[in-house]
Amino acid sequence: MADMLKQKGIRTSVVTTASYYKTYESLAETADGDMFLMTGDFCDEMFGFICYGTPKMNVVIADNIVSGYFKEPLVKGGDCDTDGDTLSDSEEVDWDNVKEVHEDGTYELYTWKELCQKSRLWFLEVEDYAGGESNPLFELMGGIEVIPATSNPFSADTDKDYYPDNRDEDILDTNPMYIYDAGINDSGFHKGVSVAVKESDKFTDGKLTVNNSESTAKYSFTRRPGDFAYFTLKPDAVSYYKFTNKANVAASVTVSYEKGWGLWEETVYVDPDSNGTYLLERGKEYTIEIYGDGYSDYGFTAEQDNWVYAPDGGVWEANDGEPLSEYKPIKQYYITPKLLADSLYTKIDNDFKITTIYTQKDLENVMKSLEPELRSQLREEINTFLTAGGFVVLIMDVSSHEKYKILKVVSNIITVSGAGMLGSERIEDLYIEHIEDVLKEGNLHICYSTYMTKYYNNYTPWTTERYIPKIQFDIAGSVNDSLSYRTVQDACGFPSFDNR
Ligand SMILES: [Ca+2]
Ligand SMILES: [Ca+2]
Ligand SMILES: [Ca+2]
Ligand SMILES: [Ca+2]
Repeated sequence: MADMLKQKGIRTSVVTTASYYKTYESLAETADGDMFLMTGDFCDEMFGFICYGTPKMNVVIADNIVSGYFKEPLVKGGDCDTDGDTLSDSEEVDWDNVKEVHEDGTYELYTWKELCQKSRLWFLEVEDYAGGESNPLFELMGGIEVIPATSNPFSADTDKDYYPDNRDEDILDTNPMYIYDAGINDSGFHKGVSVAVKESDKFTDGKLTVNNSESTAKYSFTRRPGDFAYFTLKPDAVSYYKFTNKANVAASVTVSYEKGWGLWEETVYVDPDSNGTYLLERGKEYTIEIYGDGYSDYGFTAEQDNWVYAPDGGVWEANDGEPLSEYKPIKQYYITPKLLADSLYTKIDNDFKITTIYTQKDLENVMKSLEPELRSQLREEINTFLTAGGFVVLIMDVSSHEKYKILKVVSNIITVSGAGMLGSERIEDLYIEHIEDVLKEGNLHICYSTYMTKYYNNYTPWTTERYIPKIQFDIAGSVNDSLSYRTVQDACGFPSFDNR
C-alpha cells in the first residue's frame, strides 16, 4: 500500500495520536510523508506543513527535539533565515555534530540516538545532547535522523524568554528581561518641563511610554499565561516602584534580591507598602517574577511612583531609625498659600489676630513649623517692600538671626534670591493685609524644612505645587526604611481646602 502510493508519487502524511504513531510511522516514511503528533497545539506544525515546500526536519537542541520546515533547503553557509532572528539557518546549526558535510554544503545526519551516544564518553556527558536519552520523546524518535543545533532555527526565541536568539546571552536558559531604570525615572515630573523618552542602554522587549500630561513614564510588556516571567531592575536611586500585572484571571508579582554569596546566598523578598508600591534601594539588583493564569496574553507594567498628590499640602519625613547626618533635614512641610495665610492671620473686625484654625491632631503635625512661638516670631520678622518686579517678602530665618531668606513673588513664580539684605522697616498692618492678599491669591507655596541641627531652618519655594516628592534624592540617598509621607487630606480627611 505504502509502496503503491510512493510509486504513484502520492506523498502521504499522517496526523495521529501517540498510540497510533508506531502503526502509521512506516507508511508515512515509505510514502515520503510526515508524522504529526496530536499533542498540545499542533496548528503551527500543520500550518508549516501546508505552507512550506521543504520536507519537515527534526532538529535537536541540547536534550530537546523540535520539528519544522526550513524556508529553503538547509545548506551549510546558506543565508536563508527561516525564523527571522537574523541568525541564518546555517548559523543556528551545530555543524560539528553533523555526520558528514559535503563540499556543496549538503550533509548526512546522525540519528538522535547516535548523537546522544556520540556526546557521551563512557559515563561522562561531554555534550548536552547526551541528556536527550531521558526525553520522553526519545523512545519514539530516537531512531530518526536529526539536525543538531545550538538554537532553534524555527523559532526566533528558543528559550521563550523574550530575548531573540541573536540578542540572548544564554540562548537555552531564561534570562530576566531588563527594565531600564533611567527610562522610567519620574523625578522630572511636576516641574513644568517635559520629560523626554530615553532609549534603553540594553535590549528590552518592553515599550516605554512617557505621558507628560499624566506625568507617567512606564514600561509595558506582554507575556503569555501559564509561565513565570522574570524582569531585572537595578535602581539608580532609592525609589518607589509600581508593578502592575494585568492578567485577567489569577495574577501575581513578587520582588526579591539575592543576599550573601555561595552557600550563604539567600533570596530576600521585598514586601509592598500599603499602597502596593515597593521601596527599592539604589544599586541592588532586584528580580521581579510575575505569573498570569488564564488563556490569553496579558500585560505587565513597571513604573516609578515617587510623587504623591497633595493639593492641600503635606509632610515628608525621614525618621532617624538610622542616624542621619546632622546636616540632613528630617522633616519638610509643604504648605499651601491658603493654609499659610489662614494659620498666620485671621481678620476679625479689621484687626489681624493669630489664631489656630485647624484643631485636628494630625493637622498639628503639618502646622508644627508654625507653632505659636514660631508663628509670632515669623509675624514679627516679616518685612516687606515693594519693587518694580512685584511683591517681595523677606522672611527672617527665625533660628539664625544673621540669615534671611528672600522669597520674591512675581506672578506665580517664586525664586529664592540672596540672603542677608535686611534693612527694612518692621511690618505695618497695611503690609500684613497686602501679604495676606498675596498669599490668598495663591502665589506663595512654600516648603519649610526642619534640620536636625539647631542652626538651620529654611523656606524654599514649593516648585512642584500640589505634588510632594516622596523621596528627596539629595537628602535620602542612603535612607531606605525610614521614609514616610503624609498629605494633609490623608491626615485630616479633608476633601480639599478649596472645596470646603
Ligand atoms: Ca534564524
Ligand atoms: Ca532561532
Ligand atoms: Ca531567548
Ligand atoms: Ca535566554
